[in-house]
Amino acid sequence: MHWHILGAGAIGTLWADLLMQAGHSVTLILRQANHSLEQGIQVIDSEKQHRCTPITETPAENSAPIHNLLVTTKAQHTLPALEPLLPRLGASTQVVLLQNGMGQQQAAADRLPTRKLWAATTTAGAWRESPARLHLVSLGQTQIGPWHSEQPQLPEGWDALGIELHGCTEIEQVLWRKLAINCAINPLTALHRCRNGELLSDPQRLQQMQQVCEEVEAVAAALGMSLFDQPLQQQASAVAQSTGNNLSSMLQDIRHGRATEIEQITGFLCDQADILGVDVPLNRNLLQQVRNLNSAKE
Ligand code: KPL
Repeated sequence: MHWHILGAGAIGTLWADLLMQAGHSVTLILRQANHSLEQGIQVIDSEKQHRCTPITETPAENSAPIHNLLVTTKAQHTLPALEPLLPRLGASTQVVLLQNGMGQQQAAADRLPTRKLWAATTTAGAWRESPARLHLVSLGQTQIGPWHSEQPQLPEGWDALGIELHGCTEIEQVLWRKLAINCAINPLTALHRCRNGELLSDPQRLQQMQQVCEEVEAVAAALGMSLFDQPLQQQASAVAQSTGNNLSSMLQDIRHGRATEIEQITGFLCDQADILGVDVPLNRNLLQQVRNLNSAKE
């Protein structure tokens, strides 16, 4: 099968490699042609190196049909990046959204009401040394599920990807769990400029994390959703501990002067809280503080 990938960051590049290893061909959709990719992408992990050779293109100048589309852009870029591609999607095109945050899946579903759409979340970790050199940290676990219930659990061609891939019937609930963890860790690490594990070693940060978690749980409860078997604070602490040395994606965005995904993480939570009439004062405060950081960069 032929896959187009929209969003050639670390996760998009990793999936290009995974799909190619599984026998698919891949086109990375880039804003600008990048000649360094013509020789292929080098993927480096602790044991081996291998190459794959995606074809590059710029969407504006190309009208070739897209049969299978994987979207790995930053959450806030989903609709602007997808919009110019809509005329290229056919009635049977498969679309997979593999991103952080929430809100963009529903927005994409509204723009693609009759398309086969999946949402996915992953704990895979990778970083790009350059557009053509990717370092694989971990393949992690990936959960995927259909946005419309009548579709199969996995997109066609994904059963042979060499990763731990779980098909789920309740993908929205899975996305909520990831969102809850991201609400607990990302804004606090971004504002305190600390590593994930440093949230746990400081009593004031830990107390903030506790309050964020209680507010998130109140929103989930108002939705009738159970998040984890244990309190969110315990679950989020376990993630902060196991990723203790890492910089959260939000802190990395701040450090690189990029816009963060705060609107699709804490912003989404606060919107849901508004609709449900739940008080989330600390999350609202963190949302505003991270927005201020973002606008200071612009
Ligand atoms: O997903 C993450 C991120 O950095 O975006 C973790 C490491 C789980 C922190 O929320």
